[in-house]
Amino acid sequence: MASKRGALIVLEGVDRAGKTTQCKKLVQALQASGRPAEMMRFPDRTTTIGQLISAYLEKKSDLEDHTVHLLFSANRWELVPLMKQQLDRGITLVVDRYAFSGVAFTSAKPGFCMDWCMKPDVGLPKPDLVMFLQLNPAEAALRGQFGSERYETSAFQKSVQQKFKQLMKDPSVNWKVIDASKNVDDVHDDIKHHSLNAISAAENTPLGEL
Ligand code: DGP
Ligand code: NA
Ligand code: NA
Repeated sequence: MASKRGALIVLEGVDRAGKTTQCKKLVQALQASGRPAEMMRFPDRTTTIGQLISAYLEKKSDLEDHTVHLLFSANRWELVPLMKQQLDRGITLVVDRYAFSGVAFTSAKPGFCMDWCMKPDVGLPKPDLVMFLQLNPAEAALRGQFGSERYETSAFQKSVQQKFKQLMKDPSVNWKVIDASKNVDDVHDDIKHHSLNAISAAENTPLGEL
Protein backbone atom coordinates (compact mmCIF):
# COMPACT_ATOMS: atom_id res chain seq x y z
CA MET A 1 0.00 0.00 0.00
CA ALA A 2 1.26 3.45 -0.92
CA SER A 3 2.01 5.76 1.99
CA LYS A 4 -0.54 8.41 2.84
CA ARG A 5 -0.32 11.78 1.13
CA GLY A 6 -0.12 15.08 2.93
CA ALA A 7 -2.93 17.63 2.84
CA LEU A 8 -2.85 20.93 0.97
CA ILE A 9 -4.09 23.56 3.40
CA VAL A 10 -4.44 27.24 2.43
CA LEU A 11 -4.98 30.34 4.54
CA GLU A 12 -6.56 33.33 2.83
CA GLY A 13 -7.87 36.61 4.18
CA VAL A 14 -7.58 40.35 4.13
CA ASP A 15 -4.36 42.06 5.19
CA ARG A 16 -3.57 42.02 8.94
CA ALA A 17 -5.94 39.12 9.61
CA GLY A 18 -2.98 37.14 10.97
CA LYS A 19 -2.43 34.64 8.15
CA THR A 20 1.35 34.44 8.42
CA THR A 21 1.36 34.08 12.23
CA GLN A 22 -1.31 31.38 12.03
CA CYS A 23 0.46 29.47 9.25
CA LYS A 24 3.61 29.31 11.38
CA LYS A 25 1.72 28.22 14.50
CA LEU A 26 -0.12 25.53 12.57
CA VAL A 27 3.08 24.09 11.09
CA GLN A 28 4.70 24.06 14.55
CA ALA A 29 1.68 22.33 16.12
CA LEU A 30 1.49 19.70 13.39
CA GLN A 31 5.21 18.98 13.61
CA ALA A 32 5.05 18.80 17.42
CA SER A 33 2.31 16.15 17.14
CA GLY A 34 4.46 14.06 14.80
CA ARG A 35 2.79 15.07 11.53
CA PRO A 36 5.23 16.19 8.83
CA ALA A 37 4.34 19.73 7.70
CA GLU A 38 5.97 22.60 5.81
CA MET A 39 4.96 26.19 5.22
CA MET A 40 4.84 27.85 1.80
CA ARG A 41 3.78 31.33 0.78
CA PHE A 42 2.61 32.97 -2.42
CA PRO A 43 3.93 35.03 -3.96
CA ASP A 44 7.23 33.21 -3.40
CA ARG A 45 9.50 36.23 -3.88
CA THR A 46 12.69 34.15 -4.03
CA THR A 47 12.39 32.86 -7.61
CA THR A 48 13.21 34.84 -10.77
CA ILE A 49 9.48 35.39 -11.41
CA GLY A 50 8.98 36.15 -7.71
CA GLN A 51 11.58 38.91 -7.89
CA LEU A 52 9.63 40.58 -10.73
CA ILE A 53 6.48 40.38 -8.60
CA SER A 54 8.28 41.71 -5.53
CA ALA A 55 9.64 44.74 -7.42
CA TYR A 56 6.11 45.42 -8.70
CA LEU A 57 4.58 45.19 -5.19
CA GLU A 58 7.28 47.47 -3.80
CA LYS A 59 6.47 49.93 -6.64
CA LYS A 60 10.03 49.71 -7.92
CA SER A 61 8.62 48.68 -11.29
CA ASP A 62 5.35 49.05 -13.17
CA LEU A 63 3.82 46.13 -15.00
CA GLU A 64 0.67 45.94 -17.12
CA ASP A 65 -2.18 44.44 -15.04
CA HIS A 66 -2.81 41.31 -17.14
CA THR A 67 0.92 40.69 -17.28
CA VAL A 68 1.34 40.80 -13.51
CA HIS A 69 -1.69 38.55 -13.05
CA LEU A 70 -0.05 35.94 -15.26
CA LEU A 71 3.24 36.30 -13.37
CA PHE A 72 1.51 35.60 -10.03
CA SER A 73 -0.06 32.52 -11.60
CA ALA A 74 3.26 31.42 -13.14
CA ASN A 75 4.84 31.78 -9.70
CA ARG A 76 2.33 29.26 -8.35
CA TRP A 77 2.81 26.91 -11.31
CA GLU A 78 6.59 26.90 -10.98
CA LEU A 79 6.25 25.52 -7.44
CA VAL A 80 3.79 22.74 -8.42
CA PRO A 81 6.42 20.02 -8.95
CA LEU A 82 7.83 20.67 -5.47
CA MET A 83 4.36 20.81 -3.92
CA LYS A 84 3.35 17.48 -5.48
CA GLN A 85 6.61 15.86 -4.44
CA GLN A 86 6.14 16.93 -0.83
CA LEU A 87 2.46 15.94 -0.69
CA ASP A 88 3.38 12.54 -2.16
CA ARG A 89 5.94 12.10 0.60
CA GLY A 90 3.22 12.60 3.19
CA ILE A 91 4.12 16.18 4.04
CA THR A 92 1.18 18.49 4.75
CA LEU A 93 1.63 21.91 3.13
CA VAL A 94 0.37 25.00 4.92
CA VAL A 95 0.17 27.78 2.33
CA ASP A 96 -0.05 31.53 3.01
CA ARG A 97 -2.25 32.75 0.05
CA TYR A 98 -2.96 30.87 -3.17
CA ALA A 99 -5.00 31.20 -6.37
CA PHE A 100 -7.93 32.77 -4.48
CA SER A 101 -5.80 35.81 -3.66
CA GLY A 102 -4.89 35.86 -7.34
CA VAL A 103 -8.53 36.12 -8.41
CA ALA A 104 -9.61 38.45 -5.59
CA PHE A 105 -6.80 40.98 -6.04
CA THR A 106 -6.84 41.20 -9.84
CA SER A 107 -10.62 41.13 -10.22
CA ALA A 108 -10.78 44.04 -7.74
CA LYS A 109 -9.11 46.13 -10.46
CA PRO A 110 -11.32 47.86 -13.03
CA GLY A 111 -11.91 45.94 -16.25
CA PHE A 112 -11.31 42.41 -14.96
CA CYS A 113 -13.93 39.69 -14.60
CA MET A 114 -13.49 36.82 -12.16
CA ASP A 115 -13.88 34.27 -14.94
CA TRP A 116 -10.84 35.58 -16.85
CA CYS A 117 -8.84 35.84 -13.63
CA MET A 118 -9.43 32.18 -12.73
CA LYS A 119 -8.33 30.74 -16.07
CA PRO A 120 -4.52 30.70 -15.61
CA ASP A 121 -4.88 28.84 -12.29
CA VAL A 122 -7.16 26.12 -13.67
CA GLY A 123 -5.42 22.78 -13.11
CA LEU A 124 -3.36 23.81 -10.08
CA PRO A 125 -3.44 21.35 -7.16
CA LYS A 126 -6.73 21.88 -5.35
CA PRO A 127 -6.50 22.62 -1.65
CA ASP A 128 -8.12 20.09 0.66
CA LEU A 129 -9.08 23.01 2.89
CA VAL A 130 -9.15 26.80 2.45
CA MET A 131 -9.59 28.83 5.62
CA PHE A 132 -10.66 32.45 5.23
CA LEU A 133 -9.52 34.57 8.17
CA GLN A 134 -12.37 37.01 8.55
CA LEU A 135 -11.69 40.37 10.17
CA ASN A 136 -13.89 43.44 9.73
CA PRO A 137 -12.19 46.58 8.38
CA ALA A 138 -12.60 48.49 11.66
CA GLU A 139 -10.79 45.80 13.64
CA ALA A 140 -8.14 45.42 10.97
CA ALA A 141 -7.48 49.17 11.22
CA LEU A 142 -6.83 48.81 14.97
CA ARG A 143 -4.01 46.38 14.19
CA GLY A 144 -1.94 49.12 12.56
CA GLN A 145 -1.37 51.21 9.50
CA PHE A 146 -1.05 49.85 6.00
CA GLY A 147 2.44 49.50 4.62
CA SER A 148 3.62 51.21 1.48
CA GLU A 149 3.20 48.28 -0.92
CA ARG A 150 0.84 48.28 -3.84
CA TYR A 151 -2.77 47.25 -2.95
CA GLU A 152 -2.39 48.46 0.66
CA THR A 153 -5.24 50.98 0.74
CA SER A 154 -8.54 50.51 2.55
CA ALA A 155 -10.65 51.16 -0.56
CA PHE A 156 -8.85 48.46 -2.54
CA GLN A 157 -8.90 45.99 0.38
CA LYS A 158 -12.65 46.50 0.76
CA SER A 159 -13.16 45.56 -2.82
CA VAL A 160 -10.84 42.54 -2.41
CA GLN A 161 -12.97 41.42 0.55
CA GLN A 162 -16.10 41.54 -1.65
CA LYS A 163 -14.39 39.37 -4.26
CA PHE A 164 -13.42 36.81 -1.61
CA LYS A 165 -17.08 36.71 -0.50
CA GLN A 166 -18.07 35.78 -4.05
CA LEU A 167 -15.33 33.15 -4.30
CA MET A 168 -16.51 31.53 -1.05
CA LYS A 169 -19.84 30.71 -2.70
CA ASP A 170 -18.10 28.03 -4.78
CA PRO A 171 -19.25 24.71 -3.24
CA SER A 172 -16.51 22.75 -5.05
CA VAL A 173 -13.94 24.30 -2.70
CA ASN A 174 -13.81 23.30 0.99
CA TRP A 175 -14.03 26.81 2.49
CA LYS A 176 -14.11 27.43 6.24
CA VAL A 177 -14.55 30.94 7.59
CA ILE A 178 -12.46 31.61 10.70
CA ASP A 179 -13.29 34.46 13.10
CA ALA A 180 -9.91 36.21 13.18
CA SER A 181 -11.05 38.78 15.75
CA LYS A 182 -10.50 36.24 18.55
CA ASN A 183 -7.14 36.00 20.32
CA VAL A 184 -4.23 34.28 18.59
CA ASP A 185 -4.55 31.02 20.57
CA ASP A 186 -8.30 30.67 20.04
CA VAL A 187 -7.92 31.31 16.31
CA HIS A 188 -5.13 28.72 16.26
CA ASP A 189 -7.40 26.14 17.97
CA ASP A 190 -10.08 26.63 15.29
CA ILE A 191 -7.52 26.36 12.50
CA LYS A 192 -5.93 23.25 13.99
CA HIS A 193 -9.31 21.55 14.40
CA HIS A 194 -10.24 22.05 10.73
CA SER A 195 -6.73 21.09 9.63
CA LEU A 196 -6.69 17.77 11.49
CA ASN A 197 -10.01 16.87 9.84
CA ALA A 198 -8.64 17.81 6.42
CA ILE A 199 -5.45 15.78 6.98
CA SER A 200 -7.50 12.67 7.84
CA ALA A 201 -9.81 13.15 4.86
CA ALA A 202 -6.90 13.72 2.46
CA GLU A 203 -5.35 10.36 3.36
CA ASN A 204 -8.21 8.60 1.58
CA THR A 205 -8.80 10.94 -1.38
CA PRO A 206 -6.63 11.77 -4.36
CA LEU A 207 -5.36 15.32 -4.77
CA GLY A 208 -7.81 17.32 -6.91
CA GLU A 209 -7.33 20.10 -9.46
CA LEU A 210 -8.69 23.62 -9.49
P1 DGP B 1 1.97 39.15 1.02
O1 DGP B 1 3.41 38.83 0.72
O2 DGP B 1 1.20 37.98 1.59
O3 DGP B 1 1.78 40.43 1.79
O4 DGP B 1 1.25 39.37 -0.42
C1 DGP B 1 1.70 40.32 -1.29
C2 DGP B 1 0.59 41.13 -1.92
O5 DGP B 1 0.25 40.59 -3.21
C3 DGP B 1 -0.71 41.20 -1.13
O6 DGP B 1 -1.21 42.54 -1.23
C4 DGP B 1 -1.63 40.26 -1.87
C5 DGP B 1 -1.16 40.34 -3.29
N1 DGP B 1 -1.34 39.09 -4.04
C6 DGP B 1 -1.07 37.83 -3.63
N2 DGP B 1 -1.27 36.95 -4.62
C7 DGP B 1 -1.70 37.67 -5.68
C8 DGP B 1 -2.06 37.32 -7.02
O7 DGP B 1 -2.03 36.17 -7.42
N3 DGP B 1 -2.45 38.35 -7.83
C9 DGP B 1 -2.46 39.65 -7.42
N4 DGP B 1 -2.85 40.58 -8.30
N5 DGP B 1 -2.12 40.01 -6.17
C10 DGP B 1 -1.74 39.03 -5.32
NA1 NA C 1 1.21 42.62 2.11
NA1 NA D 1 0.94 37.92 5.38
